[in-house]
Amino acid sequence: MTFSIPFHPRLIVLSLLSTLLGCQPKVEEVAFKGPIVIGTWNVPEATTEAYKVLSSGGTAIDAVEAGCRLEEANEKGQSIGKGGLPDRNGEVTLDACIMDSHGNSGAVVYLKGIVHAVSVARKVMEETPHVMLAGEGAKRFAIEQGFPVENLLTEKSKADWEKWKETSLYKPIINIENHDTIGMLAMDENGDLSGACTTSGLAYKMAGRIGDSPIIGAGLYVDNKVGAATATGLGEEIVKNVGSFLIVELMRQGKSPQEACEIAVQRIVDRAGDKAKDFQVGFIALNKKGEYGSYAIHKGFSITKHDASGNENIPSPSYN
Ligand code: SD4
Repeated sequence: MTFSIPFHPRLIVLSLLSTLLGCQPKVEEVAFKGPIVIGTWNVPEATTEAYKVLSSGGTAIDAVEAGCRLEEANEKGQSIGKGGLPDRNGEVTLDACIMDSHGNSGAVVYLKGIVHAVSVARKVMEETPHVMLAGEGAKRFAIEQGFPVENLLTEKSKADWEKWKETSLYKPIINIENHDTIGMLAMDENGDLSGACTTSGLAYKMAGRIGDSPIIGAGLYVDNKVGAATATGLGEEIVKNVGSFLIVELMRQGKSPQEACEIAVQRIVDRAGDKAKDFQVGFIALNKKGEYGSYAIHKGFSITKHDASGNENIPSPSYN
């Protein structure tokens, strides 16, 4: 980036004076490295899909929606959308939210029978005066908007649920088998940021339970002046900490995405104490310079990044 300074004798005097006094103003140059998308866990197809949008000049909001949609439609992934693991009554219920570079947001909670929760969340943001729709109302709105109704419980997820019912043991599992969420953050060609987060929630949760993923500030937060963050893991702990908002605020105060994620995890560990042994939380963050970071309580978390250098799954550093 070049700065053209008008030639003016007074400026030269000022510049000489400030140099002599050792207070030369620093101009921080933000070298734009090009579009980038990051996602929670190992999601190469979803991030590649999002990057396709970015590399063809599309917006960050279109990119994160496209990436999340791909994963929602993937029946084999038992994490989100179709094929997601159900609650303890055998019902698949979806939570999602989305946030654009203007600070707008939309969310759906406890949505049944609609695969693309992230797109319904976007419709809430763009087509209603509200931020969040729940349950029956969310479903009715989705149908009005033309979304098809489908059975989200696949044979495989049904069989797994039936097996789970034999013991009905409910305990949050710390490793990656229990990851039920995709959080995605993108920066487009204009340097604008957006994010989305979509999930079928914790497997075998109580009916009606909502986690962090559709809660703006907890599961996702975007401030186009500063950066963006999203979360995965035990939503109850992320909500109590307003994790994603905290990370963006820490970046606003000058922390790097990596430092901010580490502080947010530390906050959770400090409060939970010994209990943190038994649950996982992971954060990812992206700032305005295109720098990113991630941190989790336990090993096993990873971040997928796609930028001009390609797609890469990077194991996340962790507290334990
Ligand atoms: C939730 N945070 O509903 C989600 C679950 C999750 O990996 O991220 N699992 O609490």
